[in-house]
Amino acid sequence: SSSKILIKGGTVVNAHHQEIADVYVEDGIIVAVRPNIKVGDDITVLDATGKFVMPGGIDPHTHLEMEFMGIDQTIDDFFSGQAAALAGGTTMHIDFVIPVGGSLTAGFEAYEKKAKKSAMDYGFHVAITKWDDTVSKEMEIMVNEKGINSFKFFMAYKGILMVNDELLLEGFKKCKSLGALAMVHAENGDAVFEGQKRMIELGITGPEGHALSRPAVLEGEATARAIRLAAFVNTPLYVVHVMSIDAMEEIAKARKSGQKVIGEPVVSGLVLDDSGLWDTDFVTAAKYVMSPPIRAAGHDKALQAALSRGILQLVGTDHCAFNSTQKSLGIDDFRKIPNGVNGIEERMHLVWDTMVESGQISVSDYVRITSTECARIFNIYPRKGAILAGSDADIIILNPNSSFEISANTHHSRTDTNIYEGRRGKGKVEVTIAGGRIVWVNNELTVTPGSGKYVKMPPFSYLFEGIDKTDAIYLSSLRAPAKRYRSTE
Ligand code: DUC
Ligand code: ZN
Ligand code: ZN
Ligand code: ZN
Repeated sequence: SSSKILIKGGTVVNAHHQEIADVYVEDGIIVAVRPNIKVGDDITVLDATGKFVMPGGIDPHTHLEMEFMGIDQTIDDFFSGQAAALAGGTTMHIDFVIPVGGSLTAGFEAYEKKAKKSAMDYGFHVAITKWDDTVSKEMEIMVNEKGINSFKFFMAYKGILMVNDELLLEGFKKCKSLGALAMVHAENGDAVFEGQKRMIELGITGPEGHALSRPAVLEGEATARAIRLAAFVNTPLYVVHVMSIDAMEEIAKARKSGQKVIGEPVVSGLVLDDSGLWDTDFVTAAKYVMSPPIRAAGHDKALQAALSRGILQLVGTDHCAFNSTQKSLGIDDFRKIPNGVNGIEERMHLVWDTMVESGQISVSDYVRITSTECARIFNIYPRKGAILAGSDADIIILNPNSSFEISANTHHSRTDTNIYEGRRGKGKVEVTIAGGRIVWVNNELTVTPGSGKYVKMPPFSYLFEGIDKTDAIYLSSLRAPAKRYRSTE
């Protein structure tokens, strides 16, 4: 039966090691990884000679079926978004629960329901959009009962999602006490608001106004601020969608000083520049609108270099797809263009072509930045992110001599455009196995709603190792004269 699969003769690649070996899968789990595995007849055999056998991609950053900016729902729901992912070699994603009326519990339940039709494994981060005792208690429930180990704070989207510094501090402290990872969308939302008003006053209402209104300096400022507040609280920090040199350099500096900061570039920021936003056709330009914006040429190459040198650690997509009709909500005013781009289906191919095929990183590094590091950060390694006996059978076979071509005509996302339209490159995901099911082979997708599982993520990942339980203020208070400040008399 197809619950038993033997992958023969490929180069098996993990983040730490590669070797030519067979991989034997039974009932959704990798049972053995070694040369010359002998098995019986009732088994599906896949020949991987001359190809790479790697852990399926894990996308740490997606927005499927999200209500956002006046749109009921992004165009990809949990099923269509995951179908697209699987066709592109991604076998797990971590989506963001958006609270309902500020309630984390209500938000979590809503996302649980949406995700019932899942065709691949998934996890959740939870966004924090307001602060009170209820939210604080709900964070405990999320971590202790619901399998959440990360919370996201939006420093932009004034009036919708944005939090202030006071909330950031409260939230970071709570994350630290729970062993949960604090994540930030780092842009100065007040300044963005101001920049947008200025653009409109200047008569710039088209998609290019989006990029012009929120320059890289505002991403650098918020990244630096979040990093310093995390240092003050003494807790690890994860910066999502690092789009600029400005933000990347802040992360580099903090990491050099020993602070636990993770930087996640996204594919659009790595392989595109902002030129598309100046296209005179509204829909063509609007498809590139995301936040933070895709930057001018130069930022892309710098982010690639930072990724290859370990300054940035893993690649996401921020997949948040809208179709042309939804994008057209902002035809007269760029502030109303729903923010978001596609990428969940393209990430594995574009990172291979841009980083490995170009010679910037090794195949093992590719596995690390597309899968293993995400599994380690969110504490699900080696169940995920590895081709090891005992790991989940989330596996891809990539042919380095074959090529891919991207088009809205052939992609699996429901959106009618693709920001990578026409792009070709070397390296093709020929087979995707998710949870032991062969879902993508011979360019054919076979996906079943309900076959994906929710993956609970435990707190206190490796990022918390060596981090003192107390905050920086308490640590420095220990150096004060004990008599004056801590006398019991
Ligand atoms: N940026 C986007 O472009 N879309 C979703 C949310 C975000 O921060
Ligand atoms: Zn080995
Ligand atoms: Zn964001
Ligand atoms: Zn996002």
